[in-house]
Amino acid sequence: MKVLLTGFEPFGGDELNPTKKIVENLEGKSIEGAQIVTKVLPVVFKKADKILTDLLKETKPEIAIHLGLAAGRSSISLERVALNLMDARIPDNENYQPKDEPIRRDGNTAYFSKLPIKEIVEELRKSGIPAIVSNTAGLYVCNEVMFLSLYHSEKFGYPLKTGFIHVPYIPEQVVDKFTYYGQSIPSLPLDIQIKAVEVAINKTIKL
Ligand code: PCA
Repeated sequence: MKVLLTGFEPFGGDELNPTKKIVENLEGKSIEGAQIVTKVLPVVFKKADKILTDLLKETKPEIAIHLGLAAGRSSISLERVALNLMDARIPDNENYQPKDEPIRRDGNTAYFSKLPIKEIVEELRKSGIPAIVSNTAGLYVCNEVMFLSLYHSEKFGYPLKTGFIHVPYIPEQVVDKFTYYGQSIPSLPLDIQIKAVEVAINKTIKL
């Protein structure tokens, strides 16, 4: 069985993206006998679309789990839904800033995650890792990637199971970041984030 795991390049002025480190760490590993193949995607709407679509056709993974950074969130977030819409608050890494544009004109308005999100949240909590189901993946490149993977799944039958997980910053990214009121920004250590992704893959394979 093949599991495609994607992360992203840094964006929005940050120097690193924890999801890039997570996928680099898990590249080539095997979990429950499944082979992990990874890709770091650019935070560029058009390029991420092309690279992901080609990759899904090439690798035909049974499972695809896509990761992204959700700056400011404090838990591992299992995304419930992807919307057929791009409405960027900030330009992407090639300065494109879509406003109210659909991702696929022949796609559904929205797709629900095909990962066992509640079971994964429960398993993460049992492992001592803070996790939630999130009801919005935003309207930026992460939502686009989640939408495209689910669109592909609906249209071509694979990936059989796919969905998106947002992760917090890692601590080294927030030491000099503060809210307006001088509070620290939430973060979660990288080793815990890696463990969380392993738990999610494991649970998805087993269910
Ligand atoms: N997070 C962004 C895009 C890349 C990433 O890691 C998002 O939430 O859309």
